[in-house]
Amino acid sequence: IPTISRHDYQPYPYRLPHVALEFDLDPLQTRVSSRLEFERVGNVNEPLLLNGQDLVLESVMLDGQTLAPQAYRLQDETLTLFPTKASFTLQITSLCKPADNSSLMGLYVSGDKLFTQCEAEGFRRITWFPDRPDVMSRYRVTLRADRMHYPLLLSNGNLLESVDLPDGRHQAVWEDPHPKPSYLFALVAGDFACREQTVKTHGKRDALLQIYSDRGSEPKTQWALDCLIRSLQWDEQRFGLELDLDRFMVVAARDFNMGAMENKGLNIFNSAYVLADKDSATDAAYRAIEAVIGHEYFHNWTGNRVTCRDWFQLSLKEGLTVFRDQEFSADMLAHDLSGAEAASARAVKRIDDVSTLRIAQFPEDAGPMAHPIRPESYQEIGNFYTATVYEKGAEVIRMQHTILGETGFRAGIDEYFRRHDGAAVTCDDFVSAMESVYVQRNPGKNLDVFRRWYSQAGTPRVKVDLAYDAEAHTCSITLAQHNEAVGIERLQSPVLPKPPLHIPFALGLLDQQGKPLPLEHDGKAAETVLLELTEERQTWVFENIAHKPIPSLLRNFSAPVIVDIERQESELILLAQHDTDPFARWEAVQELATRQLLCLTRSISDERQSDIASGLTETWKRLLHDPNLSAAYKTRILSQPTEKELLEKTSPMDPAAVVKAGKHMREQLGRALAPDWLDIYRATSGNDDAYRPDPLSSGRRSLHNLCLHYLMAAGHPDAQPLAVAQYYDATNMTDRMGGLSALVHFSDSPQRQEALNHFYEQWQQDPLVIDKWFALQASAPGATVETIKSLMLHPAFSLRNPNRARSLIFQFCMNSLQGVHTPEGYAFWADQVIALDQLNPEIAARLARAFDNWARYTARNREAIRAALQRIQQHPTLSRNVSEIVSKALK
Ligand code: B3K
Ligand code: ZN
Repeated sequence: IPTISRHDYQPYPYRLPHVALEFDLDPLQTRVSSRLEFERVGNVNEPLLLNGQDLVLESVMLDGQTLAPQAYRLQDETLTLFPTKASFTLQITSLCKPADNSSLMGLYVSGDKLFTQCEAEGFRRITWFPDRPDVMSRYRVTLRADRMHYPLLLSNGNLLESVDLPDGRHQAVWEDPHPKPSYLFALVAGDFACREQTVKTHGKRDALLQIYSDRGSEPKTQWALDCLIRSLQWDEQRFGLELDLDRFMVVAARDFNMGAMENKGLNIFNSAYVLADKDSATDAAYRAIEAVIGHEYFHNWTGNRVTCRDWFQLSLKEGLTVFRDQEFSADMLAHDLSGAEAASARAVKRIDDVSTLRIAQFPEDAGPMAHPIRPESYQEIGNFYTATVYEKGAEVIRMQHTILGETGFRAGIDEYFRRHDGAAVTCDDFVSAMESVYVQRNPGKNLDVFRRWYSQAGTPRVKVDLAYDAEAHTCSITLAQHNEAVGIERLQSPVLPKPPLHIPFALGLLDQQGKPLPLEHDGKAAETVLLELTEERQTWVFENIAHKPIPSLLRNFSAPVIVDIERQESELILLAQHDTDPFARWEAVQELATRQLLCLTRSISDERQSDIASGLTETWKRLLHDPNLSAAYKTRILSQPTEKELLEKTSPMDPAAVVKAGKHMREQLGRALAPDWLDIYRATSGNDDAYRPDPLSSGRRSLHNLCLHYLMAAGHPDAQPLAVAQYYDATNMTDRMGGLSALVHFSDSPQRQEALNHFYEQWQQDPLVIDKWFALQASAPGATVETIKSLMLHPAFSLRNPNRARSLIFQFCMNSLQGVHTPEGYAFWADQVIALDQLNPEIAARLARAFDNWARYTARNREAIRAALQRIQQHPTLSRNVSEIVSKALK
């Protein structure tokens, strides 16, 4: 399998301004005829290379003349021609088989409909084409299909014509006025319900917004449409970016590999990110829909108008667009609020995003797949839609926002579009646009050191030292960064030292009573200062500090780093009560809990008894009753660090001990604060007849459910009856799921199975709800391989549907630490990777990454995982996707 390197990029030697495609759609065999108008830009006699995969080539015509097979070179996945003229037209006809396409890349069948997915390299499964993002063309697309089975025929852009044909077929012609790369092409055919609304854009143009879904599900698309409208408004207000289309369509698909896809004017979505009503979707699902609708819509500018020159630049569009969707969600949470309340509402989103980063990206950055946000090489680009490219990529954009400030960042974005609108560019082009603003405001400085974030993998560690001079009343803060070799860097000898990064480090100081101290920095006085660490070690001195202060570090998580500092528990307790930065305050509580959990983990490994410290319980109790904290924020601050975060901090990693420690702490906190949980549980039970997924009431529901979980964990006598009542009496899915998950996670009484059976009976017609039913059972603490195997025999289970596979197999393999970290668990995992790989390599490769960090586990786990990995590797028909993952893991 060849490795593609970033440095080998060569521009395509031809331009392709116009593309015309004709589709004779049929699930068994679809004929695609293309007409491609090429213009040479490279040297005379440069061969013309086209990509194709799983296609049957019928004919090739050059300027109207059919070519004999000896006039071109047809290989497995390439078609090479040898044109002699400076401009010419190629017409190619080929066949593909949508119904046989279980990879869900290219043109495929889902239920009774046809969909496409082209990013990154799926277009080559549709027709022979220069399938690379730097070739941008205007598309005219003719779709023909059986009228009864496929009454609706959609593609990008504007509908030019729709006519009936003989033999019960019909035809639609679409034209997209915007040049685009092939990965943004889409078509959809089938019978759909549609919800639509026309809105006025900022520039007073009418835009038709449409949400298409399965017939019968139209009552569930109002929220998605509302989110889309809010996305349009937000992008106009915050970034000055207006929709450039007359028509913007979102189509829901049951079978979809990821969340959604930003095809120009025709977004295709996993139905999980479109459909919601109060009876079937949780508050979390509503928020996720908002984020994904926003994300794909924002791609229309950051991704589509300005796209990537090559796939190494993926973070150019993904990091930036994730940053934009995070800000959109935060602004929606803080809507109508101001001051400290707005800050705390935004912090809830920040906490959730940082947790995701720590659970998914930090481990990736420390394992065999570690890569910079702009990777240097890949075997299969489908494997690089990673937490690093997306989530760390967003952090790298956020740091530029932090360094430049909101107005500076906005000026940088404006400059980026001024320079590159309509082009396929690089990450470096983005930083250069930002830098043009930075140098104006910071004469003599530049972003050279900052650029290293794009080429350096690994999570930096920043060590903080505080020295107080009681006589001079000064406090010096020293920051020292350490960038360790990760992934393949470790295998190089000698291991090269890595240069320092440009790290914006937000800091505050509190006095011994917890009051914020005003700090002088860069000629300004503020409660929070931004220290820009650009060298290995730097010291800053703050004056007029009367007593030794307590530092509040990395406020709002100003950089994706790990902070090392030695400090007393009493300092953390003070921060937990007083820090005015809501993120750092949450962090202090997490740190308290983490210390406790690690201590429990060690005592469990040594088979000792251990109790949790009273300082922690007291802190939690005070937070639980703090009238100034929102319910949503309380839910975050009173949630234990996840098993996965904790696992990363044990060495060697010991999943069994981590699970026991978490359980022990939950029980103890549940018991110690039982009357408090019960009080708050009662106080947070609202009348949800008038359900709305707004931040306030969903915050209340999340705290309500958290209380129930602690009561269940404590085995409180009232807990189970409350859970049962909450489950059966619920008037929305959030409360119902809260009740059911309390039973499924903490009970083995007959009521548990009764509720599960009742749930299935009630919801069996709704696939998204049944996904939740599988997921809940797969992630329950007692789930074993036997549980999962018997659920796989359930008539509702299918490995072919990615949502279903994720809800059962992935949930178990990735989130049921107790069940999967056993010899049978690992064997089951390997079997499923192999089985999935025969159907859908992209999905299989994700599952294959479940134990990336196997080498850091305790010896027993380590050897069993290695054996399972080797068994996968020896399978005779592995995809490029899985093969790349497994071979890197075993290096
Ligand atoms: N751009 C798509 C990702 C598709 C990749 C699949 N191999 C989704 C998104 O980030 O918006
Ligand atoms: Zn994206």
